[in-house]
Amino acid sequence: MKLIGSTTSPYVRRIRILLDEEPYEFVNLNIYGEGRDELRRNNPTLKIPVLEDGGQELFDSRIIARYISAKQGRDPLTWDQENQLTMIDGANDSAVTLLLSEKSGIDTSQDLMFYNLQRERIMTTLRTLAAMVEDGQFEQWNYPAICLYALVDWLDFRDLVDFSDVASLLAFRDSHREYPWVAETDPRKA
Ligand SMILES: N[C@@H](CCC(=O)N[C@@H](CS)C(=O)NCC(=O)O)C(=O)O
Repeated sequence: MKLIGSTTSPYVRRIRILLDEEPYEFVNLNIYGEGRDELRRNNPTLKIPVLEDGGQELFDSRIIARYISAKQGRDPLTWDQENQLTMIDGANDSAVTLLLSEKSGIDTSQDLMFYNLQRERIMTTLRTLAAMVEDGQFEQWNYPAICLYALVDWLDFRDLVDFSDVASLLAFRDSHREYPWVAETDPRKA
């Protein structure tokens, strides 16, 4: 099994944590630099993660997680967990858009419709996720909890969000720092 990704991507980190003790090769690419040709050869959508296993290629963390979970004999996600993932991905995708815009020299704090929509989506999803954390809905260390951890820690690492309204998310992150593969996959170690 081969996982193509990077050490900073929150989408790759969730898969690395889910893979746990599975033996696999990790290909760490700089997808915006010298690793881009390899990315082009492996995924026409030009995104990471990509998983290869016995001739089967898989794009997108959601599909990769389904594949790994099935191999590990885990139960499929419930519809409510699927909704949690959609919220986590909604916030994560908007935050990636903000980061790439900033890297392109755009001031995303401007009062522009596109950036207002991204910031609004990030905060509405984070507020809902924070309420779910407070309600005990992320107490089990399962795939949605792993994805939430990777999102919150990455938003903090990239300094993309003011957490004062959603402090329970940082408390959730802080209480899971000792879980398996969390420290090893810290993006700050990249
Ligand atoms: N829906 C995808 C999103 C993956 C994604 O956006 N990955 C980022 C890295 S954090 C990426 O490859 N971005 C490249 C780009 O947007 O050009 C998944 O869940 O795998």
